Amino acid sequence: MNNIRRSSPPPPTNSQVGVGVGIKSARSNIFNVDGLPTLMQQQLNIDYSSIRGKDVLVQPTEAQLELLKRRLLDRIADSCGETIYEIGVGEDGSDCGLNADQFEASVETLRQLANAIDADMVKLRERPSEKGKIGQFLLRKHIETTDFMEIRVAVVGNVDAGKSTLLGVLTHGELDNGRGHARQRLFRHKHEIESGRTSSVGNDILGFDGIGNVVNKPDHGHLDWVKICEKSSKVITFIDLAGHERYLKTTVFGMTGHAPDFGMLMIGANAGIIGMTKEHLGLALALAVPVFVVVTKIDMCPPNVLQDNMKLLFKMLKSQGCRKVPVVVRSQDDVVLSATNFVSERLCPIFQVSNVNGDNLELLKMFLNLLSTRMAGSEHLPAEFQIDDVYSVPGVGTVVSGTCLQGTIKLNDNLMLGPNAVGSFVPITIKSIHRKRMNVERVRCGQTASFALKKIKRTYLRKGMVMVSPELKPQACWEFEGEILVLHHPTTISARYQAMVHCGSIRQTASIVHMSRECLRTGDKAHVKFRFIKQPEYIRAGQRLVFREGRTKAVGNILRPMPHAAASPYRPKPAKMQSRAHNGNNSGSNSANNQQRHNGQGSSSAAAAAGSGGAGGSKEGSEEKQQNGDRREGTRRGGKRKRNNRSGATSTAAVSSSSAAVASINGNGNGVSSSSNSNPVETMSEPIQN
Ligand SMILES: Nc1nc2c(ncn2[C@@H]2O[C@H](COP(=O)(O)OP(=O)(O)OP(=O)(O)O)[C@@H](O)[C@H]2O)c(=O)[nH]1
Ligand SMILES: [Mg+2]
Repeated sequence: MNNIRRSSPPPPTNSQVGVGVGIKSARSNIFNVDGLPTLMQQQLNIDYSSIRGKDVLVQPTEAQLELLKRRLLDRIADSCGETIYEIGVGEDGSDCGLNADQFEASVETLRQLANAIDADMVKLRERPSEKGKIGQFLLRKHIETTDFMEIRVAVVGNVDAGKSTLLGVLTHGELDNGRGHARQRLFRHKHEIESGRTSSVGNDILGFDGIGNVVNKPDHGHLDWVKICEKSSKVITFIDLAGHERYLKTTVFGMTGHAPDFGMLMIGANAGIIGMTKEHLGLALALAVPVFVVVTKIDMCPPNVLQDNMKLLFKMLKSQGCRKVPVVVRSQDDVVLSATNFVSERLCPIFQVSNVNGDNLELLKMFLNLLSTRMAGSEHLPAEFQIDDVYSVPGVGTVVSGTCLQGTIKLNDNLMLGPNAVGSFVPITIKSIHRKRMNVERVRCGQTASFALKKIKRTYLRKGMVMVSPELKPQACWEFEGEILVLHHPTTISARYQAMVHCGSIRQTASIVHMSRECLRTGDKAHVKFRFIKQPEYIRAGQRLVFREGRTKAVGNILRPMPHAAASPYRPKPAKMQSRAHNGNNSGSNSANNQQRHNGQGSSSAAAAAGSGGAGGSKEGSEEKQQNGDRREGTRRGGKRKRNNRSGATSTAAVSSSSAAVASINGNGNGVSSSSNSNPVETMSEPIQN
């Protein structure tokens, strides 16, 4: 029996059998297959050698059928509900192919097995080999109508690349007119409809049934999410992000706070790699989100321009900073190959589509149908839910939405919500749960959901808060230690430097309290102690973080949350940007001048590898002004209100990342555990208002 689901794992030995294959053995706990944990325990001692031959399905014995069934269930659990089975290939990979009769008999056996384990089966591809035929089949387990597999895809790319349009076309099944018709349904705000420009984090869903058919059926242009979810075995949630540089902060939030499984980088065929394309790719690399590329507008692009832009795209993806293996997907075979190898993170499938005439959209849909969640975690751990949005719904009250990062949350569960401005958590009870607007009774790790909260004012809540199991004894931190790699900085970073920390759905300015080096330049790596400037946050060791001001600056990991740091706000005078010849004398005008002189001259190979692009980040500054009224905590001097948390000018050079360097940070981030759970939970002194 050969199962090729996700990546190309070596044939399992007896001792490996049942532990799971590919990169996500941890997934085995995520999908709820009845009796599976016991089954997996048993499998550790099971001898699978009798079902390894390529012809095992031709005429299996009862005992072999039983083993095959167990093995399939294991693989399905490992991939959270589905697996791809390859007929005609033995587990040692040699001597492939079956004659026509054997192949037919094997398909029939597999069909019986699928029925026995209550799964749908669909052929993905069939191909000839030296000794006959080989076929790949998708087996997807039936689940209750209120349940579905969930994959989140963040859609990034430069402004006007066609992101919202593609999502409109995919989810509403109607082609675009080339003048913005299809994107209208994706917009959340009036100004977006008027300008055609996405400025917020949009959401839309695409449902697939057990055999991979799209279930979206718009009714007069309106999609009923509940119906889609009821009919779907797998739901792709698209996170539509803004391409304009002005909204970069929101786009970074979409990438960090909405926990995407994959990134879809959109590029206009005629425009090529311009504007924020590299910035967004660098962000996905920094956050270790696997990326596939969709080149749009091939209907209106002359072939020579397309060819030139594809060359540049290949060059960028293969560069030192990315180290991807680009593959243009032109056929169903390519789709199956790239989808099954995609989680390796090295592979970067590229689709060339038109939203106007529909070219290659079927291939893209087939690929989306074969994606599987990357979210590791366990539904048996204490629950942890990160809040990425807060609403007030008339007649319902305050509603929070977000992602369940671990554990399971059920109706009537008691959780701790916080931290509030003083770092406290308050007990709350879950009264109702919605997944994609559908009423459900529980939500598991890796899934997004919304909760209606009773007796809590909307003003008490904010993005970045969490709801966690009381078992975790949550504590908020003013300070934490992290390891960062500076992807780009025009001059140097030193202690007291302030910038925005993005970590999960947390978005707050933090100040560097201490660094393992005196100053940091582009490409440098250091241990850094940070302190949030406004309020304490709930963070965990191992979380990825982006530390940025203007364009992306530094990425890293949280090594050690420090819940016992003093609660009194530490408000250091922020450091100005240092000149490259750092002499400790930070005269404001000098440093500004120096900074201008040094703009864009980063010398590190890490930054150089990733290239450059685009204009300066001054608009970003204005966006932060708009979005961070809460940061205005300057003192009045001479009658003027002066902001004290800006750290200098914004960068002008492009940022991108060295995945090798990012990977090395990843490696070092492990093993430092948080000591944050020793103290009892503080509860809020004031009662919550109605
Ligand atoms: N001819 C043609 N036009 C397209 C195609 N895809 C998108 N467009 C047009 O390109 C324009 C921009 O599309 P959008 O979907 O708004 O681009 P976007 O990437 O969402 O832009 P932002 O939200 O501002 O970042 C619209 O007028 C679309 O009609 C395509 O495949 N072919
Ligand atoms: Mg858009």
